[in-house]
Amino acid sequence: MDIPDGAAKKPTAVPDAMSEQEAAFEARIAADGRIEPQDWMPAAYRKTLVRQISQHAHSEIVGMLPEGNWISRAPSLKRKAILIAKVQDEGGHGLYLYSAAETLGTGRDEMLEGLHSGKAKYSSIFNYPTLNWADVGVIGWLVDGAAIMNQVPLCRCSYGPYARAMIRVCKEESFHQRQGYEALLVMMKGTEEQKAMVQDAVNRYWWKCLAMFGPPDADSPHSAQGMRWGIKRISNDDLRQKFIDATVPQAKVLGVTLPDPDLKWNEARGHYDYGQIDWDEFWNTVAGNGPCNKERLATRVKAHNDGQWVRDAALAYAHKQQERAIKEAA
Ligand code: BYC
Repeated sequence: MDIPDGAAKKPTAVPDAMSEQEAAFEARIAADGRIEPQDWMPAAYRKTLVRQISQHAHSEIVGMLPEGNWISRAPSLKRKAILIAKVQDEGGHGLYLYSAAETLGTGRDEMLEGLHSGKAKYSSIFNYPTLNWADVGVIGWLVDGAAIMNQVPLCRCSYGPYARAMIRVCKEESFHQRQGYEALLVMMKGTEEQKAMVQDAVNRYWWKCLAMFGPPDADSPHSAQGMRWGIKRISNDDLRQKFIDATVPQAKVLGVTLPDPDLKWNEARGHYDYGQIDWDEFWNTVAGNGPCNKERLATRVKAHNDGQWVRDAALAYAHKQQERAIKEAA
């Protein structure tokens, strides 16, 4: 059928209105402004945020498990109290992040479904076992240390609720990092056996912490767009390098050796050179084949199911309150 010239060229109202919204979005991103939940945003921007926030929230929640194992075995009341507070903080971080995802239209039930079915990702580091008490200190020093390095730039993320959640998270992670480092300092002043425990924990965690920053920039499918949208501010490799540069002097003060024979200062680059991360192991763990993947997921699903009665009771209470408020208003 022939379409008359005029009709074919006539623009429809919808694409024009959309491009205006898109232009406003792009202008705000270019001006380094914040996007808020009520603002129009491209579907791909929303999807990327939900993907990253989901990975982040689940990391906080699953990340409670390896340290949680040590609450009943902490060596003193002081260490136990610190560890309970820290693990509780991680749960809180997960909740801020689930709330940030809710502002994008993705509900908590949907996200938890993704986690419990094994579809959603979380940081590969939490699929390794915590074998001795020094592991708890090393998680604070290195795992929380890497998380801070990654999360400080996220405080400037272009999406308002994610950026604001990160401000409080970073303050709490700072305490987590210091308590871990302090616990290790104490052990390094102890017996030869205690010192060996710290070194063993550092040996097992070092490379896995470097992988927390994600794959190399060249193999990172989401980095370029994430950076263009101002979601990510510093690339995976640059953050990894910043973490290594900051950690080497801390290791010296502590008196431990970082397990990398290639780790040396490069005067020309003004950074430490470092060896090869085992990316095959990383991708294998991300795919669900780490030493603790299945155990972590099963523990997490059980904890969720065990808590069902609390959620049911809270829901019933909220309904009762609502009914009372309606009666009073009538
Ligand atoms: N582990 O293109 P890329 C904490 C995935 S918990 C597993 O670079 P992006 C704590 C990535 O998701 C807080 N998967 O992606 C808690 C993507 O998969 P999909 C930890 C990883 O998003 C308790 C694919 O690989 N911090 O502090 O641009 C106790 C390609 O990657 C990992 C966060 O979660 C990984 N390590 O950048 C103690 C930070 N890395 O979606 C401490 C928040 C990458 O294509 N997240 N993948 O299937 C981020 O900053 C970014 O998502 C990443 C990755 C830098 C991790």
